[in-house]
Formats: sequence, structure tokens, C-alpha cells
Amino acid sequence: MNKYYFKRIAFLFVVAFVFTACQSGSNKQSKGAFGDSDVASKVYVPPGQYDEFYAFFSGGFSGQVSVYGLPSGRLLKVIPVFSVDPEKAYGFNEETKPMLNTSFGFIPWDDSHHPELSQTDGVPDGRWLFINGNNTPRIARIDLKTFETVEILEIPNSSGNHSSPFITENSEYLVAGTRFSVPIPQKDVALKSYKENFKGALSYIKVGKDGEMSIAFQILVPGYDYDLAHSGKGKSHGWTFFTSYNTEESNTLLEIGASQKDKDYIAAVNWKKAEEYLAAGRFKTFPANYAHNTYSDATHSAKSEMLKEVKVLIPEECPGLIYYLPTPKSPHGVDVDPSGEYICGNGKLSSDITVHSFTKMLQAIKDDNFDDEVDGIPIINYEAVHAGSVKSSGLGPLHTEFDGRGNAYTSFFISSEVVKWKLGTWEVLDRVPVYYSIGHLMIPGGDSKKPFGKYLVALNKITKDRYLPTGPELCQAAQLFDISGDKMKLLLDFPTIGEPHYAQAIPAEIIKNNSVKYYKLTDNKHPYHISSEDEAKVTREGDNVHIYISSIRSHFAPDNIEGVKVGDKVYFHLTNLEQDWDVPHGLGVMGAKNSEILVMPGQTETLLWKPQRPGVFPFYCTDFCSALHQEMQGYVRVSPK
Ligand code: CUK
Ligand code: CUA
Repeated sequence: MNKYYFKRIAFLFVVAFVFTACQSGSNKQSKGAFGDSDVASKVYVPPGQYDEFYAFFSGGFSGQVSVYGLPSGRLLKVIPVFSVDPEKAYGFNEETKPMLNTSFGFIPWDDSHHPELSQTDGVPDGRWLFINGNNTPRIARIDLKTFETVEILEIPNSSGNHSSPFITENSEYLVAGTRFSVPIPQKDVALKSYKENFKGALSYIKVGKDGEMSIAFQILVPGYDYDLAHSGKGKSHGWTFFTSYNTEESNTLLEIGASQKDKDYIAAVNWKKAEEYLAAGRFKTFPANYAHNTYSDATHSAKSEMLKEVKVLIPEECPGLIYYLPTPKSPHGVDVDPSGEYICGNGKLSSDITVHSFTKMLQAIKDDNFDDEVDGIPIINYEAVHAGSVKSSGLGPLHTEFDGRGNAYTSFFISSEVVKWKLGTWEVLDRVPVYYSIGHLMIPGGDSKKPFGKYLVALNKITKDRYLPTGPELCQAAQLFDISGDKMKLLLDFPTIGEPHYAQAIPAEIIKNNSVKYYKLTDNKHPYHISSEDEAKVTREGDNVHIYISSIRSHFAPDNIEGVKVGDKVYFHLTNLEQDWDVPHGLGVMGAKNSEILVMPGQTETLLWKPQRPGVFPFYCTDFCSALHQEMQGYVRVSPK
């Protein structure tokens, strides 16, 4: 591309951007943000160049994770996690169907809220991304070498896996609290018996050295709603903090309901202490209720295992394990600053941000400075832990992230703004409006020990008047801010997939060179793989027909298949013989009730087809792969039974 052309494109882009910006700038407050002509250049990644950060957004009720480049806001990939995805055959091919097995059977959907990167020494390390399934309690692990979901663990004794999965600073554990309390173990009881029968569970999931997850232990806690969590770091490493609401323990929010009390609690759990109690055998064993752990192995085929039982710690029998920190007005997010000293509880019905001090908390515990206790859990005196409050005059604080320079940024849902404030002095430094109704916000590394800073992303729920109308539902969206200066500066709006709750971002440098480009054919351990076209064949065992088929630019072998009968189970085991980056081949069969399959170079995937009527059925490659892609096809003849 010549220089002139390139400049012209850049110029048009700037014009288009400024024009659009001014149009939506009918919002008075936002106008100032576009006053600077350098805004477009800050998000402009020229054609052929890479973004600086990978950003991973939760897909909310889509159940997936979407990967964006920052600062451009370009969508790079949607990673299927909890929901089936026919584009990638996830949940349709024989290899990934088991990924969505649960104790309730195959579930093709979930609601995912919080992506969390693995950490080493409190810093995101780019090995894995974890994310919660909120509805059917699960945590998934995505391998960032392949950007594929490789493991899903179902959590027993959980109901509404919302405060999850937040990680400890060396990826020792992921934590998961229950948003709903239910009888544990489950049983049929009157809803009015909430106070006697309903419990919460805080789960600690061990992360092994290859990322594999297992439930280390659970803590049985009073029947509150455990909403969010974050682990301690630095001086508070070894502790986890969970917010709770409905400490009234009401089974209905309608009448007297929850949110009556002025203060609910942040639960502070000493998990190092928990490890001691476990080692000393001070736990109870609960059944795991047929919960599944499913992981993809060397064959790239998922296998499910049923969990047998879980170890449960009871606070009454484990003194020093857990404390409650009173926190005003139904705290939602709980966020720990990079030093590990400050624990920010955002009371969603409040205008203030409450900050507790870890040092004061330890002192209060030492001094037995408790106001009360519930089920063996001491409630620490509020004044004894309170470090300070940010009088922000915003409304509905939800989540806080940090820039590593002593500043914190809090999202305010009701007043639709981000407030920047100073740790320690609690003074408000800046505030910007967002469009509209922000939930989480995210700074790259902003919940870690060493935030990468530079940008802030606002994850907004409502976008009325920001985008072209698309019927009754409008897109959810992100807004990108430059936070490198004293004042936050709005750079870009871009739509997201599903409702983006939380997100994580990491410098591209940490991940991009580890990306798998293709799989070596010699490493293929799939039970139905072949190593060359010569091994292609069709075999029959009873009604099962196995087609060992290969693909390489630009043909299938075999491409003419006869001898199949109505009522057979026909398995296409497609091995992609390519040994090159970005050359998947697909396979679609006319009338097959599954999706297509899409096989990566060097891998084998299986499509099951049950032909229903006699005839001749074409199949073809679904992913453009060469000039002869359209010729990549074949026929199956189906005869009557
Ligand atoms: S939640 Cu969505 S705005 Cu599920 Cu983390 Cu706070
Ligand atoms: Cu192979 Cu298109």
C-alpha cells in the first residue's frame, strides 16, 4: 500500500471518528472529551499493526469470553466457554460435548461474569484465564496458548456462583462464594424456613501446576448472599475477602426483605489457617452431589469425572478462620489495593466508598475488638477496621480498580460515572460521565499487585442514543479512557458481546509469542487420528460406521463414500493434515443435525451424523482454505436399511 493511500485512510478515519463523536456529543458532558484532536490517533492502530493489550471480556448471558485488542477495541475472537458455538463446533463435536456435562446433564448455556487471569507473584502471567458460570455453578479454564476452554469444574454445594473466580497471588487458589443461599446439603424445605435451613458456602479451588482445578475445601457460612470477592496480596496474602448482603437472611426481597440493615459484612477468610485445619483433619465430609470435573486431555477430547465428596470447614469448630467486617449499604464489589493494605467495599446503596485497613483488622483481631458473633464468626468493631471513606457524592458505587500510582477508580452505576480518588487521603481527584450505567471497570492488571495502567475500560449496561438503533435491544458497550494523565480522557466507544461484567487485560507481549500455531501430526493422540492420506479408510462395527478422513489443501480423502445405511451412526473422524498456521478445514454434511466441525492443523475431530433417508449427500469444507476451497467436497451414498 503506498504512503498516500495510507495517509488518506488515516485521515478519513479521523474525520469519521470526530464526526461520529460530535454527533453523539449532543450529551453536554461528553463534549469536552472530544475537544482534543489527538483522541483518534490514540486508538488508531494502523492496518497490519498489532494492539498493545489483549483484553478478555466476560460475555455475560452469552456464556462466552470475547477477546479484544486495546486500544483499538477490535474484536479478535469469541472463545466458547459455557455455551455451545456451532461456528467452532464447541458442544457439537464428540470431543467437546462432555465439556458441558454437569450433575444436571448437558447444559448448553450459562451466564459468565468474571474473567480472571492466572498470576505469579501477584502479577498476571498470561498462562490461563478463568471464568465463572453463574447459573449452574462452574469455573472454566481457558488455555491462553490456544485460546480454548480446556477444563470446566462444577462446584457442589453452590448456588449462584457469582463471587468467583478470584485468584490468589501465586494462583494457589481460586475462590467462589454463593450468591444464593440454599439448604446445604440440598433438601426439600419451606422457603419460610430460610433462617434455620439456608446456608452459604465459600469454596477454595486448588490450581495445580498445569492449571488443573480441584476443590480443596469449602467453608459453611450463614445464609447470606455472597456477592463478590478478591484475594489479599502482599501483606494480606493468605486472606480472601467476600462481600455479603441480605444479612437479614430474608427469603424475599419484597416485604421487609433484604437491605434493611444499615451494614452488611465483608467476610475475611484466613485461608492459610484453613490449610492448617485441613491438615489437622478438622473438617467434615459432604457428598459432592454428582458434580462433574471435565477436562481436555492430550487427545484433545474432553473427559468427565464425577466428584465424590468435598471437605467442609465449620467456622464454629475453626476459630480464627473467618471474621466479618461491617460495611455499609449492601456492599457489592470488594477490591484490594496493590499494596494489600486497603480493602474497598462499595455499598451499592451508598454514595460513599468504605475502605477498611488490613493492618487495623489484624490489630482488632489481636485485641478481641469484636461487637458480636454469628455462628462462630466474630464481627469486628466497625471503627476498629475502618480506614476511611471517600465522600464522592456519586451514587451506587460498584467496583474499584487501581493504577499502581496510588490512585483508585470506582464505578458508580446509578450516577453513571467513574470517580478517581486517592488512596490514603480519600480525596476525589477527577470524575467522568459514562454512557450509561456502568457495572465493572477494568484497568490492565488493575486488580493485581502491579497494575499495567495506561487505560481504563468502563463496561456499560445501557447505551441508549450511543449507537444506531437495532430494535428493542441495543448493544452493551465498553468505553476506553486514557488514564496516563491527571484527568481521565475518553478515547473510544465499542460494542461488546452479551453483557460485559468484568474484564481483564494484559500486555500483548506476555501472551502473543506463546500462541500455538498448529499441532504436530506426530503428537496427535486422538484415538481415531490418521497420519497420512494412505491411512484413510471406512470401517463398520454393527451400525457404527467410522470414516477416517483427512483434509489437506484442497481435497478430502476419501471423498466418495458408499455402503452407509439409513439408521447407521456415521462418525466422520476428520484429521487435518496441514502443518501450517491458520489453515483449519471444516466439514459440513447436508442434513446433519449437529453443526459443522472445524479442525485445526494437526488435530482430529469427530462429527456424528445419523442419516435419516436414502440418497446421495454432499459434504464440503466450510472454511475458506485455498483457491480450490470450493472444490473441497465429497459425497456419501446412503442406502435403505
Ligand atoms: S457483577 Cu456485573 S456489575 Cu456480576 Cu461483578 Cu458488578
Ligand atoms: Cu478446506 Cu476450505
